Amino acid sequence: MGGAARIGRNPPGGMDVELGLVGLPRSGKSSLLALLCGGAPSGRVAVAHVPDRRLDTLAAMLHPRKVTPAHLQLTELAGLVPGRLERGERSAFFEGVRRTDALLHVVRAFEDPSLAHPSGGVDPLRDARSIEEELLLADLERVEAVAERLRKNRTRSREEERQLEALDRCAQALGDAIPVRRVGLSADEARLLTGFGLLTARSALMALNVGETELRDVADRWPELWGWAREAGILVVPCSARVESEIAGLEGEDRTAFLASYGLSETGTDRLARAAYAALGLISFLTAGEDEVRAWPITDGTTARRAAGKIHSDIERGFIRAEVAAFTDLEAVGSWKALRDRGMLRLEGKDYIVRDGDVIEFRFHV
Ligand SMILES: Nc1nc2c(ncn2[C@@H]2O[C@H](COP(=O)(O)OP(=O)(O)O)[C@@H](O)[C@H]2O)c(=O)[nH]1
Ligand SMILES: [Mg+2]
Repeated sequence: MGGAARIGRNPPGGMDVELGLVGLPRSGKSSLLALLCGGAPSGRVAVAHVPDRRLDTLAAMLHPRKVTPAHLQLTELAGLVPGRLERGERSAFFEGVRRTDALLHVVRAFEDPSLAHPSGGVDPLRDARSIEEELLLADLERVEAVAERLRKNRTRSREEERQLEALDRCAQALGDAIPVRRVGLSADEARLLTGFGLLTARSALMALNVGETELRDVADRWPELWGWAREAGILVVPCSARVESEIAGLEGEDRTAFLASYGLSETGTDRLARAAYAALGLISFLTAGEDEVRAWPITDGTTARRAAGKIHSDIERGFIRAEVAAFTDLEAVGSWKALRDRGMLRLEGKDYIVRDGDVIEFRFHV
């Protein structure tokens, strides 16, 4: 997705990031929501675990009472039929999108003669594009309105001057159907635009809900869709809600064998959850105690002290140092004690930038 800066809410410690499911009616949003949360969601909101093989390894090593994976909050937004929305419905829909941190486009690619498609035949590119166009249009309207207001203000501050420049760049891109996430804003420009809640600035990925028979050759089908998504900066994850619900009823070796029969090593929903986590710019550090083994979500670039605050504000406040080991080292050596004995534990200070897969024990005073 390029190295461009992302704009969005930066959740403070403890708060869950939220992924919004958007798509046409009957594209499979509710089905995927239920599958991602591993059960029946209560309404349109659910929590999905982010699968992490490293937690299983640590659990086998430590036999903790509890294993807690990272999670994402999911919200299903109302089905959108492009071009057929009343004014009030449109703004309600966009307000819903604005409350999320990233978007999961659910796009129907499965054929089912018994299930009418709201726009006629099945055409995933048309559907994906039409939803994105609604978002582009909403952003263009907003960017132009804000720029207009700033332009009228004769006593603009230096900051507002720079906001206006960034907004003009966005307006030009949006007019050419380029989403803000592809404008290549600097981190500073992104910061200046944070408050405007631009929809196409959010990270986006697509769950391409394919039919059972298409899961095998999904890479060769819909080449235009893949090309379009790449241009738009949208990662495509093929996933069959039908097949996933069959998998959900299986366990252990049955599940592995079933997946293998489709040429897969993991479920589509597992891949989706991990892709969404990455798209949100999240990484995990791990804690490994006798009591609990846990993955903690942080944004890439978080310092050791801020990371400590994820666990408890007391640990952040009383931070002394972090004892850190890479998960791979811990796995290789077999125990924390062995790491210590071999001098493989690193002592890091408050400004250390935590990496994905760091196993950390914080030292702090209260
Ligand atoms: N054949 C088939 N039907 C599906 C698939 N995914 C969802 N459906 C059906 O499509 C209908 C609408 O699905 P739903 O998840 O409620 O869509 P939503 O309106 O986007 O929330 C339901 O009857 C689902 O059983 C699929 O992969 N294959
Ligand atoms: Mg639904």
